[in-house]
Amino acid sequence: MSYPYKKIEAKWQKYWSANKTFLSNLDDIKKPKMYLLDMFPYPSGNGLHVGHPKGYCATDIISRFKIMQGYQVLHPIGWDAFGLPAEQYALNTGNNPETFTKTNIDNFRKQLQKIGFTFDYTKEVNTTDPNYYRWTQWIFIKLYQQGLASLEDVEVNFCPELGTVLANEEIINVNGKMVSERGHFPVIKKPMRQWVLKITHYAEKLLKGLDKLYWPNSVKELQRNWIGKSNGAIVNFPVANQNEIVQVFTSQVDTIFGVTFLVISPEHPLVHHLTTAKYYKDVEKYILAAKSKTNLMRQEDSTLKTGVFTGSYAIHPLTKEKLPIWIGDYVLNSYGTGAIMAVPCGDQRDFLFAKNHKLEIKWIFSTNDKTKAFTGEKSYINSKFINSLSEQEAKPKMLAELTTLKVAQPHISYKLRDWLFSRQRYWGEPFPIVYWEDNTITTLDEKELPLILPKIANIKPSKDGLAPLANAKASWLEVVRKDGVKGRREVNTMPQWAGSCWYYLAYLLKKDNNGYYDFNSKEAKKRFKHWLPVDLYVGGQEHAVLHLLYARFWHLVLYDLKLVPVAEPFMKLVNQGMILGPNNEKMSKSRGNVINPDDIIEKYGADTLRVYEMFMGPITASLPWQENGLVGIYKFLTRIYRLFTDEQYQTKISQENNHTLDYIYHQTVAKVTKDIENLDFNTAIAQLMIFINHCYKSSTIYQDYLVNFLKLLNPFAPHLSEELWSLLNQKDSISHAEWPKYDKKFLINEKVTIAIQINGKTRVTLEINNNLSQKETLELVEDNPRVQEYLKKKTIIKKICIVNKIVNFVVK
Ligand code: ANZ
Repeated sequence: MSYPYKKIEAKWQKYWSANKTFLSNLDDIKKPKMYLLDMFPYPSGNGLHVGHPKGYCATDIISRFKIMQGYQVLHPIGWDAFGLPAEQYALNTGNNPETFTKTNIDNFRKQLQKIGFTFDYTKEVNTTDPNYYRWTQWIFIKLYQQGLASLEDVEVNFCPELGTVLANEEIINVNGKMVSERGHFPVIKKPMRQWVLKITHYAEKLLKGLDKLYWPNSVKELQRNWIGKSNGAIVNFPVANQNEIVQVFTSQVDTIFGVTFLVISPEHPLVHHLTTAKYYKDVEKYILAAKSKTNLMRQEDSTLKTGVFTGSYAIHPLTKEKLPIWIGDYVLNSYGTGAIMAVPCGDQRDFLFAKNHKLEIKWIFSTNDKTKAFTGEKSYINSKFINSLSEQEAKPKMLAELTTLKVAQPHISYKLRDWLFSRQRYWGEPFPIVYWEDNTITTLDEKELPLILPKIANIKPSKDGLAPLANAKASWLEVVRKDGVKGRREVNTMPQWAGSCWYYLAYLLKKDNNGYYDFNSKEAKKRFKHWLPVDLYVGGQEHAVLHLLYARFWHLVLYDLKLVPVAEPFMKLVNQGMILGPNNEKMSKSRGNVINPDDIIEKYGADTLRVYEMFMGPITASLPWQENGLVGIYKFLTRIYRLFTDEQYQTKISQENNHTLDYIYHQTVAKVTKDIENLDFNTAIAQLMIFINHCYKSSTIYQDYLVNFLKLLNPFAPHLSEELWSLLNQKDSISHAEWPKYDKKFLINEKVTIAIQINGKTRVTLEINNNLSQKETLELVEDNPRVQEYLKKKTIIKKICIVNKIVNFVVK
């Protein structure tokens, strides 16, 4: 069994492109709008694998469905084309990343076109296009003007051997020390002047905004945890014999009577103040060792809780006891105040630390198990005025007491950190920033944008460990102000996240001639007003936190600047599941289980690929690739093709409805419509299969039903449905045909009760199958013994049959 998919698919792809079938008119505000967004791909040198199209198929089905329902649909695609792999490839081969990024994009586009998506390629965006990143730079300037971008000394992971800063993903843990993934060279934390975006200013808005979104709960929960709001207090512990105070953040003020020591982070600003001469050497050694650990390594439950004593003591604000102050790397400098009050009986890390360093443990919870910190419902002991209280009562009571004594104040901490925005890379957006000799810093004037990334011969980090752009020619690097003051451009570049923060807005700014409308133009306002927010955003769960949080942050800032009309960019989010290799493992080059869609299209066609990926299971499930499933779909599509084209079936097709398929037809329209709306594509396809089975079994098939079946098939298998549509002499593209409607009356019940009348008088009622044809109904009725009784010795003059309702015999 086969069908000529190659010919069909090439023909219709050419047709759609020549007839601009899927061009979106962004300025049409008469039709209802539907903005369908896919997470745009990084155009890697390896091309697509079958996992990529899964999400795109989902949005494509909705796109075709909504176009047929009369919507103006925007379903765009673009390229997230800055980034590390291109830079590394360029470093290895000596090429400029721009050239092969272009080649990769062309390859990706060609691959996507072969799958027959409705992407409007005239709206393509590319983050590395200067016309695009001009606006990335412009938004950066807006952030800067709002005080949301600033230069700070930030600890970065620096690899002296490679002379470069490394991202966390480029570091691995060998024997408790950070080393570079490439080459296994030692990596240390080093403070560097970096651009930081103050996403923490938006922590509360980012948290609140989540409540309104139709996102998977798991993703919302990941974002909430990432933001990590914690209600607690800052408590002051004066240092004995010194005019210093150690401030700690605690979310458990009620445990204050259990405090037996304090721990500060190795990076805490008071470390040197507090360290006495006797302990100086130990402390220095400890601080150095902490530099080669990541925060993750420091926080691992399993690791030994290491630390050193400073030689200083703090005074307990209530009991006035002396508490030793220790340094421990399980306390992070970046959270709360970078210092804690240790309650070993209530916190397992403090418990382990106390055991390890033979420090006191004071029990303030009634428990028999003293082998670990207490967890469970708290019943206080040794806690004076809160002893008889519940935790809910104790916390506010203790906080009030400490606040009255002026030793504490309520405080909310967020786990969310400000966003480190500088990269020591070449292949990214240059910052629109100049450092002047007179020590001032300015952003470029809007008119000077875009600041184009210069072509440079050597994209390695400069000799003094600066970013590659430090190797650029003086004509790019150096600038002179009108008053003669010299300046130098920023040599760091922006991270890959920058371009992907606003690309869904860029699609809306696209002009017909490939340029972009000004972000703050009238045209932009109008389009943003009509098209935002995105109605459906489909992409991988791996972007659940960072990309979605960063994009929401930028969007909120733009919203506060009244540049966009809604606070949240993506109303509905769906994470498509992964397509695993046939061996049930994640597809990857190193595992050798990658399947290339080009091979599948060659062997079975794009429609088979599309329908198979959607039939594998629910869109959100991760499932293994199975060749036999693919063959099954190929057979199904072949069966459809034969039904429409084999001569033996043509005699079955009738212009008249004999009603045999009424029920299954209307049920199919209803189910496919509902399932597409709910993104239940696998069950929609199953229903299409049921319908085709009925057609094969039925002696006649009403042609209108077949025509409408093609419309239902079209979102899933667009090439085949176009071909069969044209074979039935239908005009225009099926893509612009109207989505079929179903009639509820055919769906009500499988059984109906009909009245049998003799000369207009009801004599018998019968329960029969719903939607039987007139012929079938009459046969059943005439066979019924009670009806036969009435008709005995009578001559039937006329039989009137109204399907599902009445049969009337006019007799003499
Ligand atoms: C006393 C205490 C007693 C604490 C107890 C916990 C349990 P959440 O709730 O997640 O916000 N902490 C504070 N700052 C820290 C830092 N920079 N690095 C590591 N740990 C830090 O966590 C807050 C709790 O984590 C705080 O409450 C503090 O320990 C610790 F039975 O204070 B707690």
